[in-house]
Amino acid sequence: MQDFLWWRDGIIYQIYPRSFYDTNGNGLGDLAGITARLDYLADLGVDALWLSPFYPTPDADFGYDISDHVDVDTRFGSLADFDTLVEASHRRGIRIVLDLVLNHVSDQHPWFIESRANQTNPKHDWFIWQDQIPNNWESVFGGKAWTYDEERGQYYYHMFVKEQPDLNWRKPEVRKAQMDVLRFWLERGVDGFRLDVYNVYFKDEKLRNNPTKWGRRAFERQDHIYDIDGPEMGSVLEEMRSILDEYPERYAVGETFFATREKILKYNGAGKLHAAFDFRFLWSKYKPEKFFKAIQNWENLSADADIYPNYVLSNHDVPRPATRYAKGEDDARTKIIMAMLLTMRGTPFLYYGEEIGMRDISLKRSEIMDPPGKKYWPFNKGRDGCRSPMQWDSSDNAGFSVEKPWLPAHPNFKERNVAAQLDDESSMLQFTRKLIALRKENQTLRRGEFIPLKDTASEVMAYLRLGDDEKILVALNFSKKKKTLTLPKASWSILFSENREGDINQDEIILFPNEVLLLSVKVTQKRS
Ligand code: TEU
Repeated sequence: MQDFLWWRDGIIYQIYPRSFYDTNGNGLGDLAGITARLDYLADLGVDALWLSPFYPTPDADFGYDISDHVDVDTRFGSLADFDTLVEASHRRGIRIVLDLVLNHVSDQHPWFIESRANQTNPKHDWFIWQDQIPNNWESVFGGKAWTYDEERGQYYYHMFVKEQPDLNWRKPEVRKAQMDVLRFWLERGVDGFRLDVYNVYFKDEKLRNNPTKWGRRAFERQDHIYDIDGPEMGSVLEEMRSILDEYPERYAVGETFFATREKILKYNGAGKLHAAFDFRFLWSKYKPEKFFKAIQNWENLSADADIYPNYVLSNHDVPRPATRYAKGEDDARTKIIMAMLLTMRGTPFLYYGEEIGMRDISLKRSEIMDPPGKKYWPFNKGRDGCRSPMQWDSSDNAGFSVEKPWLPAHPNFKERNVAAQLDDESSMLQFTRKLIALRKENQTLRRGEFIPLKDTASEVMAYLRLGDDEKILVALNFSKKKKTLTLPKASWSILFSENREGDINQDEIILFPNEVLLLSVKVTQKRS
């Protein structure tokens, strides 16, 4: 494959390790479980795995509260298991991206235990301590962002739950310790990082009050101008980038908290992060014009920021796309948006189970684990729904574990699982595999210019991908009715279809309900 750069031309697959595959029978997925499923992932055609945290954690925020950044929680395995996973992945051409949570640590992290002990210890200022609550700052998951610590006799700041104290990034020793975390994993062969809420590392030095505004929850009733986006972040990103650049083809993608155009421009591009997420696409309604708007915006913004765009429909914090868009167990709509994701000019991110159209589980109040769900149920049921066990087959617990899993498998697992879908040519999984394979062999799909076709009915999404010697037309009928699509004049041949064959010689075609159709034509020069 010509000029294939893994994070730009490949597909990145996010794994929530505790829910992927359990090999040691503790009801939690583990690193050996990922290694055991690498052949499945290689067959699916993914190029990199982004692993959500597997570090030691007391689970106040299910791994995003870390008590040691440079080890593996014994429930998930060991560093030796990690090395095996890296080696076995690399052997299959699959890269490894780690989730780096550097803004905060667990309150059980030795740094915090030392810092809270008294006001004079060597790490006394590694966190943000105050005698009194200094301002109106709120925590994301509910309640004040300042909690009183009896042992130390002071308040500490936490953007998330109180078990996740924020580090004082202004302290050079903290900064150095965190850069050493990067180096530790790079030396172990890691290919890249996803930076968790990186733009909240620096808070206002004077700890000023945020201005207030209208919003539903207390956190949303503030303009977050003082608790996030401190100006010092730029130099941290530059330092991280220079460390990454000491190694070949390394990569960092940032989860920008409250992303805006200005922030994307500020934190990404040459000398800073390689990529950013833009969640407008993820939050789009099931309407072509809404998706177009999100895509157009991201196309323009990523060009201005000089980064390659990526597209995400799903992650461990949001309801799954099948839950948001599909009707019941029907995969028609799920296929439409999967086809869109895999034919974009931008790196597609997949979240485990998306390829088989997994739906969110629903839990009773007493079963909820996630902190925001516990706090805000029933208005916000938390994020457990999208974190249920991967559905491998129809055996007990969806083949995920021989033990009762930490969250129940979705009741649809007897029908909706990997094994069943591998045997069914018309399944969501086969559909996804075919489109991934097509994308990988087709440079125009990966890199070609994206040109929306405007003259189409509002329920049909149609766009061109324009390469050096090929033009591809993608037609997605969002409607459950037949729709007519006017084609640009050319002798189109079918590049991908589940139900058509042959060439298309007319200027107009009737799309079947919820049809996905890719046509292609060779061109001698661009824009011919
Ligand atoms: O998420 C930050 C973030 O934006 C979310 O907390 C978001 O506000 C929430 O999911 C909406 O329900 C990152 C991680 O992705 C998330 O899992 C962690 O809980 C959080 O940081 C703290 O590390």
